[in-house]
Amino acid sequence: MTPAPETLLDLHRRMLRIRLFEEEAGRLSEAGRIPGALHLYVGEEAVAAGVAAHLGPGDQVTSTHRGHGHLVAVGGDFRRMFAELFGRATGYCRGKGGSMHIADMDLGMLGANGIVGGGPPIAVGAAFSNKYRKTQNVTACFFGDGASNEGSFHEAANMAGLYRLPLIFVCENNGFGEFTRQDRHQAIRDIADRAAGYGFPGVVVDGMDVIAVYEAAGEAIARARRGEGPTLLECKTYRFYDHVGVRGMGVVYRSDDEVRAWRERDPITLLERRLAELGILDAAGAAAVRDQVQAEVREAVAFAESSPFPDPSALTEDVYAS
Ligand SMILES: Cc1ncc(C[n+]2csc(CCOP(=O)(O)OP(=O)(O)O)c2C)c(N)n1
Repeated sequence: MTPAPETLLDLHRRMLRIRLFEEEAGRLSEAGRIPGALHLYVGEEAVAAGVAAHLGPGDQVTSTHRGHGHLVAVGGDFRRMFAELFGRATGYCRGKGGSMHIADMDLGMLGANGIVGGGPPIAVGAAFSNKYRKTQNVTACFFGDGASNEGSFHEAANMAGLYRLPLIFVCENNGFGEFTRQDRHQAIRDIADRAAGYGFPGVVVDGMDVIAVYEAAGEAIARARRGEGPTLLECKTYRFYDHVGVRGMGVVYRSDDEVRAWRERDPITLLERRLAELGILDAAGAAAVRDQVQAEVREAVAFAESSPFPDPSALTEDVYAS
C-alpha cells in the first residue's frame, strides 16, 4: 500500500534536508574551511529518512562515523550542526567534537561515533532501559556492513535477541568497508542472515527506495513496540562520494561506471518521480522545497561562521562527568 501523501512529502523533505546539508558540508570541506575528517552520507538518505519517520519523543538512535544523516533525519538543528563542523562554541559539542561526535540527547540521538561498531552496545543499553522502565520506546541502531564484523555487534545482537529488546538494527550496507568491497571482507552476501544466529528476523530491503525502507522499518518498529524483540533490517545502498570527503584519498577501489549506475537510482530522484506520477508534487513543487531547504542551509552556515571559537579556558570542561 502506498503511504499517505503527507508521509511521502515528509520522507521527501527529510531526504532533501540530509542531501543539501551534506552537499554544502562537502563543498566547505573541499574548500578547506572545515577541519577534520568528514564522512558523507549522500546516496544513503532513504535509510535514515525511512526509519526516522517512525520515531518520536522518547525513542533513540545510535549512529556511526557517517552520522549527519541520522541526526538531520530526527530533526537535528542545522545551525548547531554546521557550528560544530566549524569548531565553534555554538556547536552541538561547543566546537570540541566535530563531525564524528555530534549528539543531541533531547532528540534521542545518542551520538555519531568514530568507533566502528561502537553504536550497537549503546543501543542495547538504551533498549534495555526502555524495556526495564516499561516504556513503549524503541531504539534504532544504524551501522555499516564493515561494522557487522565487529565483536561488539555480535555481542549486542546476542543480548538484544536473548532479552527480546525493543530495538531495530539497521544495517546500511553500502557495499564497502572503507576501500574493501564486501565480498573481500565477508563470506556472506546478506548481512540480514546474521540475525538468525541470534534468534530474530533479518529482512533485506532496497535501500534506495525510501518507501520500501519506510514500510519495512514500520513493521520492525511496530514489532519492537509490541514487545516481540529486535529485527535486523539490511538496506542495500551506496555512498556516492568517497569514504572520506568528496574526492577522497586517491585510492581507486571502484569504477566510475559503478558509481554512475548507482547514481541512476538516486533515492531522491526515484521518490520525486513517484510523487510526480501520483500527482502529489511536480517538478516546480520539488524545486520549491529544495529552495527552502537551501536557504535554511545558507542561513545556518552564516550563523556558524559568525560564531566565536570556544575560549581556550574551556578546553578541559566536560572531560569528566561528576
Ligand atoms: C574499531 C574501529 N576499527 C577501525 C576503524 C577504521 N575505520 C573507519 S571507517 C571503517 C569502515 C567501516 O565500514 P562500514 O561499517 O561498512 O561503514 P561505511 O564507512 O561503509 O559507511 C573503518 C575500518 C575505526 N574507526 N574503528
